[in-house]
Amino acid sequence: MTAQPDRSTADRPSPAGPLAHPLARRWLLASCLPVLLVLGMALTVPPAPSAATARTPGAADTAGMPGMPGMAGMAAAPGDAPDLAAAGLVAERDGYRLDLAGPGPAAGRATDLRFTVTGPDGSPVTDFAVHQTKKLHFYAIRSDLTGFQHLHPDLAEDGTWTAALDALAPGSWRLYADFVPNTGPHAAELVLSRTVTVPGEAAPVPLPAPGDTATADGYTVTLTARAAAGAHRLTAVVSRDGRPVRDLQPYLDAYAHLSAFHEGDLALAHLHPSGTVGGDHGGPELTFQALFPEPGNWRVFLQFRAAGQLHTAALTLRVD
Ligand SMILES: [Cu+2]
Repeated sequence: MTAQPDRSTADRPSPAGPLAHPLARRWLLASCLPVLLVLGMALTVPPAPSAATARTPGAADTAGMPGMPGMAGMAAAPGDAPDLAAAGLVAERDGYRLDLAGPGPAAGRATDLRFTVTGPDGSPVTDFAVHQTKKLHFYAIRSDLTGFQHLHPDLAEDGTWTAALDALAPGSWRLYADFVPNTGPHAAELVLSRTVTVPGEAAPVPLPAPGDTATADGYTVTLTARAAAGAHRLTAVVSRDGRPVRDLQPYLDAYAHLSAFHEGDLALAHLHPSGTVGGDHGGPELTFQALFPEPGNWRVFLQFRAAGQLHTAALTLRVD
């Protein structure tokens, strides 16, 4: 992985807001409430796994069919289907719905992807709570867990979001919107997602073997995790040339951002940073509250900022 222009340069690191930690608690609490499953939606973007990417088909776009209204904090046992809604694998939940508002991404060139989140009344939501300094976090991942993009789209007054996606390689991609509605029946974090197919011949990349270290731009990240599904603490240590790094800069109200995607169904894991930020002296140790909704291989992306550059380190974590 390489350094990329820091998309967050324009993002003023906000003081540690009261949302960060209560949010995680709210999310867990809300997830314990019975989940209203809304079935049978018309889909604007059908799931269309291509033969080349059939190794890792995305989960169905339909709302959480097998989702047990249960505790998201309780991970699915091996062999059980995960709660699709809790894993971010539904396009609609509690009346909120993710739709593309234009053509899907084209192959081989950057795309301004337009989409909306509509609320229970059917109209686009325009009132979002800020969490981790943003009103909406957007992810794109290909079905083989390559091509990770994490963006912060712009919201127009009419509720249309525009995400400036870099070029996507051909294949099946899952697009996720992570947000907190400011009003309505679900005032907690929601992740909705859809599958799109980028035309062209897809060449799946084998998933790298599980390991606990990743490198990016000369930095080494070592991850310590209790490799079990469910909620637990996860620690990352950042070093460079064998020495601990202590000058990480705030990024999204933390010193690192973690996101993780599950091999096969592309479930999204919720990884919330612990601690507060204060100046450009983060590291070397970073802690997160992790919730892996199911066992298996997870591709973990750790993003951190140093000397004005955003770095992304990726590794495969085996969760039993
Ligand atoms: Cu984000």
